[in-house]
Amino acid sequence: MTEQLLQYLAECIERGKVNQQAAYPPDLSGRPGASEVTRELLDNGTAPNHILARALMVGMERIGEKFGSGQAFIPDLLIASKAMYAAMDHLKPYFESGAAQHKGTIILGTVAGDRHDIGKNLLRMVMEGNGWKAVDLGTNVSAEQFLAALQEHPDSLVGLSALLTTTMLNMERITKAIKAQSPQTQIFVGGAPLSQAFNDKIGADGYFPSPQDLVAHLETS
Ligand code: B12
Repeated sequence: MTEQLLQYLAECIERGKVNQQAAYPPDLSGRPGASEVTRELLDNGTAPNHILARALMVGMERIGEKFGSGQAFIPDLLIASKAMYAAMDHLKPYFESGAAQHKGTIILGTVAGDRHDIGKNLLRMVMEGNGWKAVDLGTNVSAEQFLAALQEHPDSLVGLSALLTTTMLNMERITKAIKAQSPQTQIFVGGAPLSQAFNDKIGADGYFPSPQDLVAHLETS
């Protein structure tokens, strides 16, 4: 049953079925959408991380692949994002629930030229849920904006997100600008096209495929 719901939730994300009321896509009219199915899975005791990895990310990957091969277009990505956010609204309280202690501050943002914010927002939720204060600079963030935030919060970590191969170059520029001014600041990077090799090349302090992996690293270092 859980497996079927996860599969259906991945379909809701991929095809942009936001909630039961949503008329789109027409063949799913009247059926539950991403919002209701996520709620049901949580109420059945399915772990939020499991829902994220086994359904939400799967749906986003699939629509991304279709887009990459010309079978889907920008409006399809936008409606999939809307469904993703409808699901994330239910996960948010679970990710944020542990925010009692203050372990430090992380300045985070999606780098200049890049408007993808879903991964960055997940990073914020998970960090806050694990006791970190997040200073979220949003998307399309320049090196100057990161440096200004660091002046205000000098002992912070920095988390950079990039989803485009083109904006990975800006991630390199931003990392170098921060390290030039503040060599001791730890910079962590993430986003679908990244790798540890890229992290090493640009002189950042760690690539993590998910925010949970970054948290695990910080707990042990
Ligand atoms: C949704 C989406 C969009 C939406 C974004 C909506 C939004 N509010 O974010 C819209 C429609 C706006 C969009 C626009 C574009 N997109 Co787009 N998009 C996607 C899609 C389908 C999903 C991205 C996503 O949200 N995934 C879900 C989240 C949760 O995953 P994530 O961001 O990777 O984050 C996870 C991890 O990476 C990690 N993480 C992320 N950041 C960080 C940071 C740190 C520090 C850590 C530790 C972890 C971490 O944590 C998250 C959870 O595990 C991807 C396909 C894909 N597979 O990624 C294409 C994709 C990224 N887009 C692509 C393209 C080409 C574009 C456009 C250029 C299209 C165009 N012609 O205009 C524009 C660019 C606009 C811009 N300037 O940014 C390409 C990029 C190709 C490339 N090689 O660069 C992709 C790969 C699609 C494809 N297959 O071609 N897009």
